[in-house]
Amino acid sequence: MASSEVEPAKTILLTSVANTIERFPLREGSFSYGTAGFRTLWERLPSVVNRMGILAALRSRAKGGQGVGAVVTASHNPIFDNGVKLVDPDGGMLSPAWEGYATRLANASQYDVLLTVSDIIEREHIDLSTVGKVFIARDTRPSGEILVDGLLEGAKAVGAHVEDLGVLTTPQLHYAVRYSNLNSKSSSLQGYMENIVTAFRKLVELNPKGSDVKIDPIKVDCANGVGAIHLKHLAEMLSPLAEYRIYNDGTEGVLNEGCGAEHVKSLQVYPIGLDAAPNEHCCSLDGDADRIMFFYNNGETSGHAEGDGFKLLDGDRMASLLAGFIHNFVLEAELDKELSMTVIQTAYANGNSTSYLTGQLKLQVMCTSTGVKYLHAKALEHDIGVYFEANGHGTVLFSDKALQLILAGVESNPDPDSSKKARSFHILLQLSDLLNQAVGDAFSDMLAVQIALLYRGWSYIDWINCYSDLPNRLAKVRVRDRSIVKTTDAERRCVSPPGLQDVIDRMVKEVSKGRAFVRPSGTEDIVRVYAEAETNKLVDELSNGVIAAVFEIAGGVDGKQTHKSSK
Ligand code: NG1
Ligand code: ZN
Repeated sequence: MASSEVEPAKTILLTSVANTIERFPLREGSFSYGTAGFRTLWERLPSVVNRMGILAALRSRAKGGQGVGAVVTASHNPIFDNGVKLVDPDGGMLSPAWEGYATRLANASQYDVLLTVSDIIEREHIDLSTVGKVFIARDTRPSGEILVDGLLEGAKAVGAHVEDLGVLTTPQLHYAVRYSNLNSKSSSLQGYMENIVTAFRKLVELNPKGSDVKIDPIKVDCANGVGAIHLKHLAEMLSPLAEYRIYNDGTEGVLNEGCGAEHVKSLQVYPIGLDAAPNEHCCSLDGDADRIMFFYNNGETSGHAEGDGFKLLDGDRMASLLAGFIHNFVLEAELDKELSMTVIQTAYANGNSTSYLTGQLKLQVMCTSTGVKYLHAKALEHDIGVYFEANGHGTVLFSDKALQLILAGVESNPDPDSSKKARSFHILLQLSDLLNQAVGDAFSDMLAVQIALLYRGWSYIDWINCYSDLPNRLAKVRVRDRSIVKTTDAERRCVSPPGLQDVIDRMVKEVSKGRAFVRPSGTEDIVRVYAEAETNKLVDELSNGVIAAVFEIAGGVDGKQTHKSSK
């Protein structure tokens, strides 16, 4: 665009921005774009969501008009919360540099919005002759529809072409954005469904035991969320090969109330309405279906009625199952010398899962800060990056180099039955299709786990027997100012307030298999305290000791345990 045309174009754009933000006035500030975007009571959000529409369109124009996503969801939060998160053109989380713009825009006065938009255009050298493209989706929250209106208006005000994809799971939106820019797969919802269904079917056919196999039916708690809508469709497509019995489908219960992945993980109890007979395979999705937890009833009574016999298989278990499973085919395809494979965890990964991955499976393990964006970024540095948070977010990424080698292997060995090596190439190719390459996805993770168990001939009991979790405790402590708590070494060590880490070190040293750390939450105004140790008694002592130290040294106001997992 000629420079003389730039100013009029910018003036038109700023006028259009001024008009839209006037319709969605900022009532109060103090928003921060965290690991989950913005998330709070929905009534606080209309101005924020409208401004995120503006930012999404700017991001798209800054990326030469590539598609960008915006999803309205508050995941596992209560029904009256909502949130908004932007998706970059590769289908991943918004680039950290732009998170700063998001926070600035969300808190800006009407006038400062115009200054900020103008500043973004300058700094990011946005060519105002490009046309932006924004994909929008939302979960099932009643407030979603109202909020999407503001999002849509904001994006249109900045000249973006907007495609409202309606009610989708968060991973479906990430997928749509990624493949709208890659053109290698159909980015439509139908394309997403057909992709995973085809990969799952082919993986069943490639199963060395033959395709005439029985896949264990699975009971799926959908948290009364968006997962139910799309799982019904997926289940129809996969019937009668696999059977999904859907619970908490939203027709009666309330979103995330007494159900969902967060509920079963933190309370270690069954979701409401799902009756798990001994050893039946069950799982729980969260409200936007980007997380999954597996569980079963081992038939034992514990005296704790709600959680009698309850056994949880969390993100650490998925990491160990899928990493071991995939690594086996990497070895059989003789790709281990050429491809780097790494498992990425956070400090919340149970110590025994890490020992199992490194000791038994001989895999490289790395630790990053909490939050999917950090794990995803680290996974991208490797040819095969297996990443999972203990709470069930995660997937397996395959680099371009890995995909090229796998494809070349398939092309030179078109018959999977010709050798074990040939079959491995075919299996790896299908796994790379099944596992969502944009973001962790409850559906593709569920299907991948089913495939891994099928190939191994394992039940959940065999899976859980790989290792036993160290007893652990997770607590939250509200402090006067959580910004004083600063960490290093992937959040495993505390560098501020002074003296806190020394006290933690002294306590940890006293305890067999002890480990503890303290970090400020990125999503709540609290500090989280994690502890694990060899026995329940030791972990209680350690956890209580560290909580007391946080109260004393970091100015604790109140605290409570949020998660307890005992032997
Ligand atoms: P914070 O609040 O920063 O601990 C929580 C989860 C993360 C992740 C984000 C949402 C724990 C201990 N933390 O983060 O794993 O799910 O929410 O992106 O579960
Ligand atoms: Zn979620």
